[in-house]
Amino acid sequence: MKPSLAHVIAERGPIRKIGVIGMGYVGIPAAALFADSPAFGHVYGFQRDSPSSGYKIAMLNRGESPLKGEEPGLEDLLAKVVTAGKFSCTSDFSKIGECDAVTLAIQTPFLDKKDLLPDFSALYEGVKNVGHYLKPGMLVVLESTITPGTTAGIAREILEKESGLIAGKDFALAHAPERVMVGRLIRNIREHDRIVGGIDDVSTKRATELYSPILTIGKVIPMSATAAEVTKTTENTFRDLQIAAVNELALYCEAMGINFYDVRTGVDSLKGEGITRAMLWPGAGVGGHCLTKDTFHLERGVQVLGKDRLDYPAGEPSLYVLARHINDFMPRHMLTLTRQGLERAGKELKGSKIALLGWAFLGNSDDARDPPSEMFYELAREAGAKITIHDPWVESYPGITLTKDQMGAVKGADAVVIFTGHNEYRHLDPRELRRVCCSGRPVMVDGRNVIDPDAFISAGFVYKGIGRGDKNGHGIW
Ligand code: SAJ
Repeated sequence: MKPSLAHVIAERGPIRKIGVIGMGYVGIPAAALFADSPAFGHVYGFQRDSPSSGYKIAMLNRGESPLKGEEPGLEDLLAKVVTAGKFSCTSDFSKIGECDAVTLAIQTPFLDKKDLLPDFSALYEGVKNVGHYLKPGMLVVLESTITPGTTAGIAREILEKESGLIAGKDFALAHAPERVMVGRLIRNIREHDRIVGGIDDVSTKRATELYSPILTIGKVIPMSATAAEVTKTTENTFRDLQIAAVNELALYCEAMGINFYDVRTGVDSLKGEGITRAMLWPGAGVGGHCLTKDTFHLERGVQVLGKDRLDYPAGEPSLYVLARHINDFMPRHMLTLTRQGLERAGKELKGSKIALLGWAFLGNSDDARDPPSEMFYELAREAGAKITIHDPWVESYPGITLTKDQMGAVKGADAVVIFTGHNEYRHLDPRELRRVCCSGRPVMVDGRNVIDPDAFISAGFVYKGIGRGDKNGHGIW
């Protein structure tokens, strides 16, 4: 009689050696935290030695973080675990065979969002690599955000085909989605509850053994692998929906000539038993690797897993996809505000010099994945404007030139357009900017509500702001 998975795992004993595949915003802090835990012996960070990211291997083995933005605690932790010899980064994937548990934190973008076609090529390559070195009693955990049904479906098939072993019999398999945000990676992993979804209870139990030691405030929330996949895609879809709701309201407030922030304060004041008000913040758009795609993972999941059972109003679009469209519209709206501002200054987009402040999708970070500023940049260029891009954190980005010289960027600008909520834009001095901008009447378009409209209007700017219907038609003297 073949021993049960629980027996095989008991034979193997407690998790001592861990492998983390994917040295990025998710994998690096997770590997450092596993390595820092006395519960575990050694952690391998697996990174392909590719031209674009092979440099990370040497940096990490020196105890340095390749992530540039502010990441409190990460540098010190990395230095500590490397010095202690508990963490090493390698491109030698054969070392997977030495591990008791392997996690995969690999990007899962979409090839075609309209047809709901994800690009799982990098993930499948990673899973295949694990399958190739898989041994009985090992635990495999997918941390990437994936289409519901992936763990118990294709991931399982690839692992079984590559290894000749059976999931749930010879090895454990689970989904434990990451819930990190740049700028607070270490804290999020330690303090957020961890959704842990095994393909069976033994897998859930083994994965709980992996994550419990690195949680401080957070606790493990066990469920099935598919429920865990739906939980993760849902939490980002709902956040995107909440943002779309305030973006739509902001557009309404502009049209009605009122201040969105007065309305928000008012609505937010209704407190009390059972009353929740999660009004988020409108802005120049939604970027990043998560909210821009996880809705489509959820949509694909219900298509694949629930195709014949879904009861939904005929002909009606998905509320979640509509929300995506509203949020993707905001960079286009920023262009409209810029055009309207220039017209008030007696100019047009064609031939105008625009200083675009902020390329990162999130304030005070270097993360420029799917930045909303990119759509604005393309549209403004098509309209014949000349754009200079400033960002204090983002080093480089394919196809564009970035500058860290803020005053150089706004020099002679006809319009200054704020796309990211970096702290330094909160301290822009309207008089100093007025001095270096164009000779005529410059335009200020605030896409993140970081500047004081009155200060810029009295300094002689034409002001436009998301949700500021009360100011967007201000007097010009
Ligand atoms: N944004 C707004 N208004 C808001 C909040 C955000 O316009 O009120 C914009 C931001 O400017 C940014 C985008 O949305 O362009 C995404 O911002 P975010 O704060 O959601 O940052 P992410 O995408 O890095 O983090 C999200 C988080 N998900 C949830 O809070 C449900 C994080 O917890 C996840 O770990 C992360 O996605 C992920 O990796 O999935």
